[in-house]
Amino acid sequence: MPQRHAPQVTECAPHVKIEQIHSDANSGESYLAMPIVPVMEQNMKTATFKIEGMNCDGCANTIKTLVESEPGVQMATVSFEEGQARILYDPQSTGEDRLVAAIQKPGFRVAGRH
Ligand SMILES: [Cu+2]
Repeated sequence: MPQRHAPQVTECAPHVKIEQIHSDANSGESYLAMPIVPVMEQNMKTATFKIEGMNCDGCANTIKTLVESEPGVQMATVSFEEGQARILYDPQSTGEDRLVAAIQKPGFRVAGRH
């Protein structure tokens, strides 16, 4: 498993403060304190998005953290080098449009879906 990076801001844009996003989404509660809800894998879907606006691995980590905080998302893999995100999600809890919105909120752009 990749290490879970602490939220950090580097000089490259468009970075966002993860804590801020989470307090918006979860009424101020720390997501780190939230229990991980076990999800059955049987009905999971995978979405692959082409993402523009990433400038470094930090951007990829930002997106990963963001997307994994969305309800219904089990796992996200984001590659800066490939400019791509793969997201395993429960289609009954969320949908591609919600995932795209979460990625684009801090200023990244979803340029394509597979
Ligand atoms: Cu970056």
